Amino acid sequence: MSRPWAITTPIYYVNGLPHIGHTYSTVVADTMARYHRMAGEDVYFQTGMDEHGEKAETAAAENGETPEAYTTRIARTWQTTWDKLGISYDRFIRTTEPDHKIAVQRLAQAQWDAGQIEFREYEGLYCVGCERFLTERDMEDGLCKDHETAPDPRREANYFFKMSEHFAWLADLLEKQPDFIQPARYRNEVLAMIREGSGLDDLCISRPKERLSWGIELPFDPDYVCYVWFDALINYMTGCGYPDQPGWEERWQACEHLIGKDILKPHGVYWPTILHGAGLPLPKALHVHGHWQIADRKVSKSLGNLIDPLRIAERYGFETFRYFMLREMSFGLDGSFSEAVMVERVNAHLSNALGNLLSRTLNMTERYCEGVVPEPGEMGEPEAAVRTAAATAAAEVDRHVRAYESSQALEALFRLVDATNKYVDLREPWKAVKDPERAEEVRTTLYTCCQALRSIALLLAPFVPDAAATMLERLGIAGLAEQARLPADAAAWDTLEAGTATTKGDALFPRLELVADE
Ligand code: ME8
Repeated sequence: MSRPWAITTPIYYVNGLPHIGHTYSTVVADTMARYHRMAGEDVYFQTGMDEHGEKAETAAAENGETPEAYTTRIARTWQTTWDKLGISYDRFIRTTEPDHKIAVQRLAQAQWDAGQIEFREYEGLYCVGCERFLTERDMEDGLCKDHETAPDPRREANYFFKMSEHFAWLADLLEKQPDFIQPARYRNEVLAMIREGSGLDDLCISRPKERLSWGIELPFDPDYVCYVWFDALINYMTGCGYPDQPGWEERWQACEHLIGKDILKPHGVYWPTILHGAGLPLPKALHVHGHWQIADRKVSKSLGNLIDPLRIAERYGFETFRYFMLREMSFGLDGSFSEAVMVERVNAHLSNALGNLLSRTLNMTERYCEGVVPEPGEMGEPEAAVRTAAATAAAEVDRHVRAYESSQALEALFRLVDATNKYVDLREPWKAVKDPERAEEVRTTLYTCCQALRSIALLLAPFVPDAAATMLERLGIAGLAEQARLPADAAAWDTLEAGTATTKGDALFPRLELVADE
């Protein structure tokens, strides 16, 4: 049996539509999932919808629909979007599904049985945007920092998970297992959140049905539903098969969560303590990315500055957008989105550097070698250098992808593209071909280029799968990405068979033009 590996995106709220932020998380997870599959691991990739809570109930009412009809309609739109964009998820989970209800009730019961839950009066400031009570630190000038709206003062009797009892345990865990939250800056933020005096306390995990009926009923009190975050976080375990699927723990403990920094507190504090309180094992790690901004403001529903992935895909092609997001955002830090910068980067990297290498290699193979991979002669030092560059790229891409550093992984990959372009410039096969005595050198050069392009295409496959598949097809090795093992197969050399037919084809990445907004 191959090693289990699982990745989850946040489950997105049903009261909005996918924008660049959601698309980024989903694309990073998709890239990771594709890479780990190509590395021969037993991958499970989950995304989905967070469908309960006040936000969903209000949005349904505003649309004149029942919550069931509304959430089903919106969930379908999201799933269709991911399908159109070729996201390779294994499960699109909805928190209204029956197996999730079982998981939530079982976990809540486990906490109740362990004496972790208490009934109390509570008064606080609630942000419906965040679906949680805010602390001083979450606010600025009386407004929620994330949503820039005033929270509601609320007072009601509710069930509380004695979360604060677990802070010392969590601090200790983060000392012993510093990689549990990555990058390190977010681990440090979580440590600051649970420090004494930081204002974080026990967690309210219920809502009275008289105020909110759209949720999962608490198993120990039918007058209450689960608080939406408590319900939502458990989706990750539902997907891994908790509580009844045999062997769920194995997948669960290999599970990595990918989130944006806006939901660090629920994932970094609530979630591990909830699990600990219920006596359940923890997932493997939490990976936290920064936010996309436009003109220095976070892209978000409440601020209204969204980028629709389908519209961008229509204008520029999805793989170029995908490439840009993965390359431009340094994982963990914020990134700035602009169509103009995207067009510039895509033209420089994909159309010029990579597109050019592919088209001149295949053009010359057609013209000088009858359109087949030529039989190479003796390899010299320049050829050996390209081979070494491929092995280095394969090792570096592997290291960076496993650390979620897609930007550095792509940089490493493009060092191989650049090295190969330099190699062609050095060998100048267009000149060598004029001298019959250099015929073998021409064949060796083009063989080396085809071989390097094979490595490049395999390493690119998790990032831009369609373009990589086209590259392999043109090299006469269609479908290789489905059989190859990364990183070893991308470093392997002398694997192309002389005589294999290649195809020139059109420009793989036609130059993009900036489209003006109407
Ligand atoms: O918070 N830049 O759902 P949500 C990058 N349902 N990523 C962004 C982003 C931006 N500007 N804006 C959003 C929820 N995201 C809960 C999650 S999980 C158990 C429950 C991405 O629809 C990022 O992944 O508000 C962020 O964490 C997520 O969308 C929030 O999506």
